[in-house]
Amino acid sequence: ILEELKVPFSRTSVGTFFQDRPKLGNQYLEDAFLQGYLKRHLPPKVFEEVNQQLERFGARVADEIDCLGRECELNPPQLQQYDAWGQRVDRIITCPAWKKMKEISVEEGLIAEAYERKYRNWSRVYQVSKLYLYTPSAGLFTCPLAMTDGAAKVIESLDISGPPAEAFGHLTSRDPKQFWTSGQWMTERKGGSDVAGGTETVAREQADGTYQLYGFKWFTSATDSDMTLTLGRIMDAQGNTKQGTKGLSLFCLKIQNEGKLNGIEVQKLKDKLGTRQVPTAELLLDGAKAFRISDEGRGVAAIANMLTITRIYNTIFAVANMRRMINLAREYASKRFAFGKFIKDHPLHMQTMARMEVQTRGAFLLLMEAAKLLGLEETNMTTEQDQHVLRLLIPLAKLYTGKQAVSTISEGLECFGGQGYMEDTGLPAILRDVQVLTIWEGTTNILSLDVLRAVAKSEGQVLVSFFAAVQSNLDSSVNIPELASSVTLVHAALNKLREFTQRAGLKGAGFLELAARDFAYSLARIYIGGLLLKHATWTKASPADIYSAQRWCEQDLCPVDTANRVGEYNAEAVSMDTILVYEGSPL
Ligand code: UCC
Ligand code: FAD
Repeated sequence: ILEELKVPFSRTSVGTFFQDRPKLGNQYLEDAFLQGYLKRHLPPKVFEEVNQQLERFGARVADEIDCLGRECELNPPQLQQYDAWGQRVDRIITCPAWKKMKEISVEEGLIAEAYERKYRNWSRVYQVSKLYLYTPSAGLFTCPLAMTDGAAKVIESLDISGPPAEAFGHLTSRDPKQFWTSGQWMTERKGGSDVAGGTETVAREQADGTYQLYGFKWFTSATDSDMTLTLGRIMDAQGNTKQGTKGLSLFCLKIQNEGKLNGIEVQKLKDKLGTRQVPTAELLLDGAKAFRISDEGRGVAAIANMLTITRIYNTIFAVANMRRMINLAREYASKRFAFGKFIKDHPLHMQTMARMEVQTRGAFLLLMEAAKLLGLEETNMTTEQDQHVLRLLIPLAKLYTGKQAVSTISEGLECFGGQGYMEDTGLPAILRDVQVLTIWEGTTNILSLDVLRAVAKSEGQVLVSFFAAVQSNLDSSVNIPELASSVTLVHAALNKLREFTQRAGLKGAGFLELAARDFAYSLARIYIGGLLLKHATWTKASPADIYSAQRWCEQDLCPVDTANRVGEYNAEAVSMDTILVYEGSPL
């Protein structure tokens, strides 16, 4: 009877309305900004090929890879410590989808592209574009890929021979049977930021010139990898080691030898907020056989090349997930109905999404600028200015986009209302995963201090290059009437920044250290402003390209000036900060 009366929610019916899920289309075809960037920069013949490849790959990501990524999330790795007979085996069990990701990475040449250099200086831009499409669907497999690429970069840069040099061929292989992934073990219990103060691992040289490593690595991601790079202190015959950064050397080791762990015990797998797809372990090194690949005491300087690459991958992950969240949210906004219209037709909702879009476009151009400069460097085509800017952009891109990703993706979840909070939509995992981006590969503060390191090491030349690079981006925008007031805003910020750096130079290291984070944010915002303006001058720029440049430039582009004027960097502020934070604490 109820059915006949069409009474909703009766026992025989669960209601008639079901919200359509947001659908994932070809993320290359849906990304006008990525296509525009490539068209603007790549030589036409290269663009033609790359365009076809990315269209094909975009379809593969949506049709095949995305559901594998979800499987990785739902089937996290497990550690089997003992076999049925009580033998210690320390086996890390990963799901079939994770293994399939490794195959796909090789088939697609996700690492190889960068080292074959088929498109010469544009090879990195192509590789990064591909990784950008892949990353949000890859179930975090870009984590081992980042370290693999980083290890290849380190080995390529060192003058070494023997097994570690041979590893390069495996890391960059297109043959699934030959391909290796690498880890990056730097963090120990005492510290991950202060690696020099925290590394207790010792290395004992053997008669054949190899070393045995003894130590405890506190975070080791993708521990199912084939090899790793790690740091340790060489112990002399009397058992002495040198402390500090000058005591650290870089080693390369295989994780297994003939099916058995190489003097390694897996203590446990970490229980993490996100990145649950990746096995991250605590490892005891108990005589692991290793090859020294840096000069003695040059470990940190040698692994810096790996940090450069992994920090770029961090940026890819940040920007790609911002893009993914917006693309899903805009899809949803055209299907979800509230207060008599689709939510995309509510101006306040569109304003919210437009703000996310501006952040994402800015972050994207910063990423691509780093990729472009890296490609130039790897083909010996950089000017001195390019080299300086690249050195500066690596920490800036990593620290700035990591923070943008957390806030943009958090806002993105809200765009789905309550569904954004539901685990089985897959959306919350994105927020959990991006939260790590501000922590691993150097926290925001540590990278802000790295910016100061880069400036100090170049005796300020890095900043001179920064100012010149921004200025040249502005020069091309100055004659376009719609952009004139935005150019003025960036100019004004640039002037404030210049004044700040001149005054800061007189005030000493303590002052600069306090200003480091705001300084880094100022550099990032101003540089992005210049990039967006330059992009908006392109003859094929769309109204959206112009509008996003204008919107970007309206924010506080030079927070270091604002905070300085408010007096946040003086000695009084330091003691007041402590009083404020510890009020009421027994400490
Ligand atoms: O967290 C990890 C995650 C693994 C997963 C990877 C995922 C990737 C993303 C994928 C997305 C899905 S692995 C652990 C990461 N750990 C860190 O990032 C460490 C953070 N701490 C720092 O960055 C510190 O600033 C340190 C450790 C670099 C500071 O070390 P020192 O020894 O105190 O630093 P010094 O003495 O200033 O520098 C020693 C040398 C110097 O060279 P020389 O002697 O020639 O002057 C520095 O210029 O190293 C050089 N150096 C650098 N060079 C230091 N940092 C850099 C740099 N960034 N670039 C170039
Ligand atoms: P700490 O160094 O103790 O920092 C604590 C806080 O103090 C931070 O906010 C930091 O910014 C601040 N701080 C420290 N020094 C300063 C300073 N001088 N000025 C201002 N602020 C400061 N490491 C690896 O080596 N390999 C891996 O594969 C790996 N995988 C990881 C996976 C995950 C999921 C996570 C979460 C971490 C992983 N790490 C890995 C470790 C990671 O690199 C470190 O956690 C990170 O570098 C921070 O080090 P820490 O944990 O010792 O924090």
